[in-house]
Amino acid sequence: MEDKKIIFSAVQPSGNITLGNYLGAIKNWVDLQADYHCCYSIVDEHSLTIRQDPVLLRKRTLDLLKIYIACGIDPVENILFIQSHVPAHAQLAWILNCYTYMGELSRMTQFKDKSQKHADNINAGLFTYPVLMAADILLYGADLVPVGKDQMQHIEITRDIALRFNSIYGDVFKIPEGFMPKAGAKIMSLTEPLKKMSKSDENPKAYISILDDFNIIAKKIKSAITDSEGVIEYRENDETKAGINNLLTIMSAVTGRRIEDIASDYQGKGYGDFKADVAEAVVEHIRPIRQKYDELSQDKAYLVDIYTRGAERANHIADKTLKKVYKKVGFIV
Ligand code: ATP
Ligand code: LTN
Repeated sequence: MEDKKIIFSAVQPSGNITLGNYLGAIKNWVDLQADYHCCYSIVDEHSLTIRQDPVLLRKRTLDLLKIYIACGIDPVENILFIQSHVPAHAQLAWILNCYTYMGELSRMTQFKDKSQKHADNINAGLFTYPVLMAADILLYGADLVPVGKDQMQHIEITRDIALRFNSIYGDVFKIPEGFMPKAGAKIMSLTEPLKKMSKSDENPKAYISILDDFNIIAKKIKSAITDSEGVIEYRENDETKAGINNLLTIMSAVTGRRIEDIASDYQGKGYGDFKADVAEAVVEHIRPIRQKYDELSQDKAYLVDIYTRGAERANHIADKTLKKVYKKVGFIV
């Protein structure tokens, strides 16, 4: 792993992957894989911070692996693995917990949002979630972490923890950078376009799942909340345009065209036409992914092989970093 730089990123198997997850993260991973050594994980340990049904968690973990591959991530060139198969993540997280302050964790907006949403289960894992994420990233010496906008605060705290550790023990961790896509870093909910699209939204109309039936995807887009002005124009800071801004962003991300060019095609046209075209563009973009996904669903042995090999390779790298950290802090190794 000397020549190319290293990427680490991950998604939680906590629900059906949304168009937001895909455009904000996974699509970018696909685009970056040629130029980097990439480690892409399915972070099942992170998803336990919210109560999960065990049967469903197992299913979603495999579904997510299929989605990674179906989206175009090469499972041979890159390391695809399941977080709980690599014990070093939890082991390093413990150590890093001792170098992270309660004050900085309590400023995390994801913690504040999730503890409001799940007021009956504000567990310690939810609070220290960013520390496990820091361990994920630092174990692999990642240079770059491609994520959606909502995760940038967690990349910042990862950098802070790594710098703090390095300032005590020398040059142990590489300091990673976050990386966001140009279009799609924050896809908004279809029903409340001032909120981000989230796979754990209790209203399924708010999000598009990559695994939704194509008719349902079209229906959801056609009934997306917009405004009554009837003008298809992107206005960044105009909250009343949040719905239209979002649909323009989605269209731009799936077609690769500039937002202004798309908007100018629709001058004088109505929202109905525009939404129908967005729906078609999204469905056409997802169609080959779904086809590949369905093929992969027929071959469980192949998936087991991929995650087994992924775990071997990930363990090899992660154990080396962990050993270095153990030595530095004074453990007998
Ligand atoms: P949950 O609802 O369970 O919190 P989530 O849908 O927010 O989940 P995560 O697993 O937390 O998804 O995120 C996976 C990746 O997708 C991260 O890189 C995150 O930044 C990105 N992402 C999540 N939601 C969006 C969104 N609406 N727009 C763009 N990127 C997103
Ligand atoms: N917290 C991330 C998932 C995640 C992650 C990571 C992303 C866990 N560990 C390491 C990038 C790098 C989220 O999407 N909610």
